[in-house]
Amino acid sequence: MRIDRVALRCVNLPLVSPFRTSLGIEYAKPALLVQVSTDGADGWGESVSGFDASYSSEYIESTRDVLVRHLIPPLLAAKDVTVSSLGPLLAGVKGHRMAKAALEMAVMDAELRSYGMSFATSLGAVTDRVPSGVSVGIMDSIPELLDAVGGYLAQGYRRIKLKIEPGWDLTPVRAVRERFGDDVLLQVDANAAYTLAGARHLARLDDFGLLLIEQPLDEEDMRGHAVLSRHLTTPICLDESIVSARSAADAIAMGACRIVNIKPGRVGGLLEARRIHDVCAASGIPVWCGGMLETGLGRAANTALAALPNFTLPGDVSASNRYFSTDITDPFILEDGHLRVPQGPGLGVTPLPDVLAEVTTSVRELVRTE
Ligand code: SMG
Ligand code: MG
Repeated sequence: MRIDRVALRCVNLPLVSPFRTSLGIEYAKPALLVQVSTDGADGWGESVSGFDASYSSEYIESTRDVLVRHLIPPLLAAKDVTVSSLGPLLAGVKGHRMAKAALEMAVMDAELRSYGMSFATSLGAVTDRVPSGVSVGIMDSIPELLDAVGGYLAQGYRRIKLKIEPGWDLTPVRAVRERFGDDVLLQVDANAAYTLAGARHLARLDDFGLLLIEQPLDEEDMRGHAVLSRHLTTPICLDESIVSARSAADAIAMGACRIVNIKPGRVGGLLEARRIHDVCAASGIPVWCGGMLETGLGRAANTALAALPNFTLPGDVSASNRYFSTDITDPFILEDGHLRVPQGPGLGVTPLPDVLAEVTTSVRELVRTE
């Protein structure tokens, strides 16, 4: 494929309700979209970098900057670009995985559309629908939390994840168990809010039959997670710490986790996400697909990934209306607690021009010169 033009589009979507985690509160979802125009089909990508650098060191402006200065120019200069050639082409740029993932997604969409193949088929999906979990933010009160969880269960969500932080952990988990019973698949996510000093406190979560505790400690504290896991019966799942297949292999070898959350954006793209899936499968480690409040574009890619065989736990692949009253694509809808995996060429979804125009805050275009 020859890439003739890349458009970087910032969008901002209002959230149906504020989303609070141990990292802060979000009222809206900003996203950087990448549109590549080629001599064949066009393709769309979405970066999961946020407004600030609280979840990872990357943020929207850093993503846009590295794309403009370092990642897009080699693509516009290359005679022929395929999704498989991106790794070597971009290997000279360290890190910036969210930026690389967005570009890979757009190139992959263009390439797959040109031969009429879906992301699901290309990645190796084994199912056409995936069970849907939902991530529930930190609330101002327990009654508010129980209302929210009750609403999601009534809609059919297959698994509940509670965001926790020091001061909001045992009490909300106990309240949800008491109200909704032991059969609800329940897990918690700390976004690195604890230290090893909290090990004894976190061990009290063992009483509640949780599926897992996600990223309790700092992203770089692999050893700490290995130590903590010896104090808990609840399995530790890593999110922020796993940035590549190599870090997944290391974490597993050290005993730092028994489950892995895979987000394509965090690990540099869908191809690396699949390598992590494979490493985990070979080690008997179940995986599930994380979420970054993606628009319908990123959600389509996540849903395809979540259809791979070792994604044995419900992911944070919720319906579009969990976050947005209007998505930029046709919305993903909860059907019997599942989302349908798109089967059309490429992502199988495209932005709706009217909605896209309404939520766009800026567009920057880079074009091929020769
Ligand atoms: O897309 O449903 C979603 C969000 C799920 O909780 C979610 N994501 O750490 O797993 C996580 C968080 C990160 C988003 S807050 C910055
Ligand atoms: Mg997480």
